[in-house]
Amino acid sequence: VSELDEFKADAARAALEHVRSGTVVGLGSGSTAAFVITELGRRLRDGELRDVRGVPTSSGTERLAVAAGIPLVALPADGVDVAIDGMDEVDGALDAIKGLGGALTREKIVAAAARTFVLVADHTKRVRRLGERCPVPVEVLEFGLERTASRLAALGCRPVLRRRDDVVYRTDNAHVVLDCAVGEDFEPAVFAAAVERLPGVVGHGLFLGMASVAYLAGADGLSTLRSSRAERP
Ligand code: A5P
Repeated sequence: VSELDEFKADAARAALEHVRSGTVVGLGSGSTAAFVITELGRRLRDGELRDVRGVPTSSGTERLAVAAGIPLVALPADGVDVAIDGMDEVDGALDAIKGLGGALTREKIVAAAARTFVLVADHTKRVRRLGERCPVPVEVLEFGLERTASRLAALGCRPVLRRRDDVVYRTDNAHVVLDCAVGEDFEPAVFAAAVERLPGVVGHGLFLGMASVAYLAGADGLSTLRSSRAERP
């Protein structure tokens, strides 16, 4: 087990304190969310929690949750009590970039449906400025791809079609992803609003004003970042 894995597990345990028996939980995607799923499965098996149902945000998470023995449900109309997910970058205001794992659109649907959205990560994900290290992933329809990429580039980013092992990457929704590298003058809210107006865009990885709390674990222990925003009723 690497040191980073221990940090991820620490953050996962802290986040699970938000989960109560009898609730519906959004299950995020990625290697940190995997620790949440494994530990939630253990708590259910050991009787520390009862009657918790999960809403998976990707096919990978669905497989892990089934293996961990977590009962799954479709996203209920009235949302979920809490969603727990990893991120690729988070700033001091709890704004985040997600989606290097490709699950951004389902993750955002579930996060937006959560009364409490909790972020978990090791300390390396903390940044001063969003876009510092990661591109902003944008899931788009393959139809009109070149046009959509050129409209994104006109917003001041450098879109690159995501490939894995030389093959064009496809999301669980069968769309493609443009990873948009941004510069120092990046303004997340302005960019997000402009991207949302582009036809052909399915979703983007900027999660602005969504998280209530973030647990970041490192060698010095766990740091908890809280947002001043109220939790959704
Ligand atoms: C998946 O689409 C992403 O949003 C993940 O939440 C993100 O990539 C974090 O993954 P790790 O926990 O593996 O770093």
